[in-house]
Amino acid sequence: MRDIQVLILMGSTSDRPVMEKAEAVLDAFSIPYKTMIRSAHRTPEATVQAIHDAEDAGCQVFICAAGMAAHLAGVVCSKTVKPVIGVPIASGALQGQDALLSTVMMPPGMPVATVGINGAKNAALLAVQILAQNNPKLREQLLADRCAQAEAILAED
Ligand code: RP5
Repeated sequence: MRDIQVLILMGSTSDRPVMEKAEAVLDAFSIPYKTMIRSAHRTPEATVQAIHDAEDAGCQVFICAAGMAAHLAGVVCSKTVKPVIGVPIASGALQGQDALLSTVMMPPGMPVATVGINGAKNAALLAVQILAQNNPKLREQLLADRCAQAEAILAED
Protein backbone atom coordinates (compact mmCIF):
# COMPACT_ATOMS: atom_id res chain seq x y z
CA MET A 1 0.00 0.00 0.00
CA ARG A 2 1.32 3.47 -0.88
CA ASP A 3 1.66 6.08 1.90
CA ILE A 4 -1.70 7.28 3.22
CA GLN A 5 -2.99 9.38 6.11
CA VAL A 6 -6.60 8.16 6.09
CA LEU A 7 -8.13 4.77 5.32
CA ILE A 8 -11.77 4.72 4.31
CA LEU A 9 -13.39 1.35 4.82
CA MET A 10 -16.96 0.58 3.82
CA GLY A 11 -18.97 -2.56 4.26
CA SER A 12 -20.26 -2.85 0.71
CA THR A 13 -20.04 -1.24 -2.71
CA SER A 14 -23.63 -0.14 -2.06
CA ASP A 15 -22.19 2.33 0.51
CA ARG A 16 -20.03 3.95 -2.16
CA PRO A 17 -22.38 6.76 -3.28
CA VAL A 18 -22.50 8.11 0.28
CA MET A 19 -18.79 7.73 0.91
CA GLU A 20 -17.82 9.57 -2.26
CA LYS A 21 -18.65 12.71 -0.28
CA ALA A 22 -15.86 11.83 2.17
CA GLU A 23 -13.46 11.23 -0.68
CA ALA A 24 -14.34 14.64 -2.14
CA VAL A 25 -13.43 16.36 1.14
CA LEU A 26 -10.11 14.53 1.45
CA ASP A 27 -9.34 15.39 -2.18
CA ALA A 28 -10.14 19.05 -1.50
CA PHE A 29 -7.65 19.12 1.40
CA SER A 30 -5.07 17.07 -0.58
CA ILE A 31 -5.05 14.32 2.04
CA PRO A 32 -3.57 11.03 0.79
CA TYR A 33 -6.07 8.24 1.44
CA LYS A 34 -7.18 4.85 0.28
CA THR A 35 -10.69 3.43 0.01
CA MET A 36 -11.39 -0.27 0.48
CA ILE A 37 -14.48 -2.45 0.69
CA ARG A 38 -14.18 -4.54 3.86
CA SER A 39 -16.93 -6.02 5.98
CA ALA A 40 -16.74 -6.89 9.67
CA HIS A 41 -19.05 -9.84 9.03
CA ARG A 42 -18.34 -10.93 5.46
CA THR A 43 -14.55 -10.43 5.36
CA PRO A 44 -13.30 -10.32 8.98
CA GLU A 45 -9.74 -11.53 8.30
CA ALA A 46 -9.29 -9.20 5.32
CA THR A 47 -10.55 -6.32 7.44
CA VAL A 48 -7.86 -6.91 10.07
CA GLN A 49 -5.23 -7.24 7.34
CA ALA A 50 -6.31 -3.90 5.86
CA ILE A 51 -5.87 -2.21 9.24
CA HIS A 52 -2.33 -3.58 9.61
CA ASP A 53 -1.43 -2.64 6.03
CA ALA A 54 -2.82 0.87 6.50
CA GLU A 55 -0.88 1.44 9.71
CA ASP A 56 2.30 0.26 7.98
CA ALA A 57 1.51 2.82 5.25
CA GLY A 58 1.31 5.66 7.81
CA CYS A 59 -2.46 5.85 8.28
CA GLN A 60 -3.41 8.23 11.12
CA VAL A 61 -7.22 8.08 11.02
CA PHE A 62 -9.72 5.39 10.04
CA ILE A 63 -13.15 6.22 8.60
CA CYS A 64 -15.48 3.23 8.69
CA ALA A 65 -18.88 3.22 7.02
CA ALA A 66 -21.45 0.45 7.28
CA GLY A 67 -25.16 -0.08 7.29
CA MET A 68 -27.58 -2.37 9.13
CA ALA A 69 -25.83 -4.19 12.06
CA ALA A 70 -22.84 -1.92 11.55
CA HIS A 71 -19.92 -3.41 13.45
CA LEU A 72 -17.12 -2.33 11.11
CA ALA A 73 -16.03 0.76 13.07
CA GLY A 74 -16.10 -1.16 16.34
CA VAL A 75 -14.01 -4.00 14.96
CA VAL A 76 -11.47 -1.55 13.55
CA CYS A 77 -11.35 0.21 16.93
CA SER A 78 -10.56 -3.13 18.58
CA LYS A 79 -7.49 -3.51 16.37
CA THR A 80 -5.93 -0.03 16.49
CA VAL A 81 -5.31 2.87 18.86
CA LYS A 82 -5.58 5.39 16.01
CA PRO A 83 -8.78 7.47 15.95
CA VAL A 84 -11.75 5.69 14.36
CA ILE A 85 -14.67 7.64 12.89
CA GLY A 86 -17.86 5.71 12.20
CA VAL A 87 -20.37 6.57 9.51
CA PRO A 88 -23.75 4.84 9.90
CA ILE A 89 -25.19 4.21 6.44
CA ALA A 90 -28.89 4.39 5.67
CA SER A 91 -29.59 0.96 4.19
CA GLY A 92 -31.99 -1.88 4.86
CA ALA A 93 -35.42 -1.78 6.45
CA LEU A 94 -34.46 0.60 9.27
CA GLN A 95 -32.68 3.13 7.02
CA GLY A 96 -29.68 3.73 9.26
CA GLN A 97 -31.32 3.75 12.69
CA ASP A 98 -29.83 0.30 13.31
CA ALA A 99 -26.42 1.32 11.96
CA LEU A 100 -26.40 4.49 14.06
CA LEU A 101 -26.93 2.60 17.30
CA SER A 102 -24.56 -0.22 16.31
CA THR A 103 -21.82 2.30 15.57
CA VAL A 104 -22.27 4.80 18.39
CA MET A 105 -23.07 2.51 21.32
CA MET A 106 -19.57 1.17 21.86
CA PRO A 107 -18.59 -0.40 25.18
CA PRO A 108 -16.50 1.73 27.59
CA GLY A 109 -12.84 1.68 26.64
CA MET A 110 -13.51 1.29 22.92
CA PRO A 111 -14.26 4.77 21.51
CA VAL A 112 -15.65 5.34 18.03
CA ALA A 113 -16.39 8.94 17.04
CA THR A 114 -19.72 8.56 15.31
CA VAL A 115 -21.16 11.10 12.87
CA GLY A 116 -24.78 11.27 11.77
CA ILE A 117 -26.49 8.83 9.42
CA ASN A 118 -24.81 9.18 5.99
CA GLY A 119 -22.54 11.84 7.56
CA ALA A 120 -19.64 11.11 5.22
CA LYS A 121 -18.71 14.77 4.74
CA ASN A 122 -18.48 15.41 8.47
CA ALA A 123 -16.48 12.22 8.96
CA ALA A 124 -13.88 13.43 6.48
CA LEU A 125 -13.81 16.93 7.96
CA LEU A 126 -13.28 15.45 11.43
CA ALA A 127 -10.41 13.38 10.04
CA VAL A 128 -8.88 16.55 8.58
CA GLN A 129 -9.30 18.31 11.93
CA ILE A 130 -7.45 15.46 13.65
CA LEU A 131 -4.63 15.65 11.11
CA ALA A 132 -4.55 19.46 11.46
CA GLN A 133 -3.42 19.17 15.09
CA ASN A 134 0.11 18.69 13.77
CA ASN A 135 -0.25 20.57 10.49
CA PRO A 136 -0.61 24.40 10.56
CA LYS A 137 -1.33 24.55 6.81
CA LEU A 138 -4.29 22.22 7.19
CA ARG A 139 -5.51 24.28 10.13
CA GLU A 140 -5.45 27.41 7.97
CA GLN A 141 -7.39 25.60 5.24
CA LEU A 142 -10.01 24.50 7.76
CA LEU A 143 -10.40 28.05 9.07
CA ALA A 144 -10.80 29.32 5.51
CA ASP A 145 -13.47 26.68 4.94
CA ARG A 146 -15.39 27.86 8.01
CA CYS A 147 -15.18 31.47 6.78
CA ALA A 148 -16.45 30.40 3.36
CA GLN A 149 -19.40 28.62 5.00
CA ALA A 150 -20.32 31.73 6.99
CA GLU A 151 -20.05 33.95 3.95
CA ALA A 152 -22.26 31.60 1.94
CA ILE A 153 -24.96 31.69 4.63
CA LEU A 154 -24.83 35.46 4.97
CA ALA A 155 -24.96 35.86 1.20
CA GLU A 156 -28.34 34.09 1.26
CA ASP A 157 -29.94 37.15 2.90
C1 RP5 B 1 -23.70 -3.55 5.35
O1 RP5 B 1 -24.88 -4.04 4.85
C2 RP5 B 1 -23.13 -2.67 4.28
O2 RP5 B 1 -22.33 -1.68 4.85
C3 RP5 B 1 -24.35 -2.11 3.59
O3 RP5 B 1 -24.67 -0.81 4.09
C4 RP5 B 1 -25.44 -3.11 3.96
C5 RP5 B 1 -26.00 -3.82 2.77
O4 RP5 B 1 -24.96 -4.40 2.04
P1 RP5 B 1 -25.24 -5.01 0.58
O5 RP5 B 1 -26.25 -6.09 0.74
O6 RP5 B 1 -25.74 -3.86 -0.27
O7 RP5 B 1 -23.90 -5.52 0.10
O8 RP5 B 1 -22.81 -4.58 5.67
